[in-house]
Amino acid sequence: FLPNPKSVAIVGCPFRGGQTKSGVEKGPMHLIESGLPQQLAKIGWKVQFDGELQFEHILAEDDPPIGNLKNPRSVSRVSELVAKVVGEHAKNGQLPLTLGGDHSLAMGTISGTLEKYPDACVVWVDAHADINTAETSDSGNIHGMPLSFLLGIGTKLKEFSWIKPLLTPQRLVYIGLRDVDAGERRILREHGIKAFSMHDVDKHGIGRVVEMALDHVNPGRTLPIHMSFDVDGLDPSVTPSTGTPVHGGLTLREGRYICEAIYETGCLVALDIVEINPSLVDEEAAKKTVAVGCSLVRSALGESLL
Ligand code: 4U7
Ligand code: MN
Ligand code: MN
Ligand code: MN
Repeated sequence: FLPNPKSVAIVGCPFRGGQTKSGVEKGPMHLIESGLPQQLAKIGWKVQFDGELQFEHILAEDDPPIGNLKNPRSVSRVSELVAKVVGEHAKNGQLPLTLGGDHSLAMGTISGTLEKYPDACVVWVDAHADINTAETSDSGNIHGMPLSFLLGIGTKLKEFSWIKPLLTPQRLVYIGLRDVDAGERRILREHGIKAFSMHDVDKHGIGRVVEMALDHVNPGRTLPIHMSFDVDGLDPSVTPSTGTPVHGGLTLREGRYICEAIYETGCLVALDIVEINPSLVDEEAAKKTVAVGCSLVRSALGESLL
């Protein structure tokens, strides 16, 4: 599925409405300014980047909570636009690389991928399961809920009626989980969704975990893969500048290994890197987190396997 010639379209998404900390909207520009487009060109990719998406005109002016959901209209409109842009790049034969921004954007990116590749599977790397529904979420932050919307779990809201719940539970797999809410555990169990936690990584090693994860969602390595990588999947010592850090995460090598192994399948069709917040901790931490973000993207696009 990898485009030939290798062609990537960078979709910069300066959006923070899925959570409450400011600064995550600056993630994409930091990745760009630290040289990500040039780095990808250097490893043989044709890179298209036409500047960040502009969301101002679609952010809902008046966006009171619906139930406990915060900024619901803004999240919905932004994701709908992202879905269109990602879908168009995919249809053009480009690999959409979405730079977040918070993880609510994945409602858009995965919808866009499924538009072109209805049988795509999703590899979700994260400390969190991001599968709360409006009913189970304590925080009301939609970056903790994108997968429930994509799977069509929970109460449907007319504000999100553009989402086609095309993802199925058996096409989703997690790596890196270690902070899963009680309601999320119930959803994972009820829907039989496969998850490899940090416990599994410690027990089996990352090589075996990625192999088992792919055997589950993509047994013949024939289906397109969308990887959605939340940098908080890595340990906070590696990616400190993120909004919801959780100790005991993946090492840098484990994170890069996941990316390399996904690239090696030849099935990667779309990639998200989200939740880098350069405003948190300090400048040194931000630089480090951004550099790690770039290295993950390079690994997923084949840097180590030339
Ligand atoms: B992220 C949380 F309660 N589960 O729903 C929630 F722990 O995209 C965190 O993975 C969500 O960073 C984290 O608010 C969302 C919380
Ligand atoms: Mn997370
Ligand atoms: Mn996440
Ligand atoms: Mn987070």
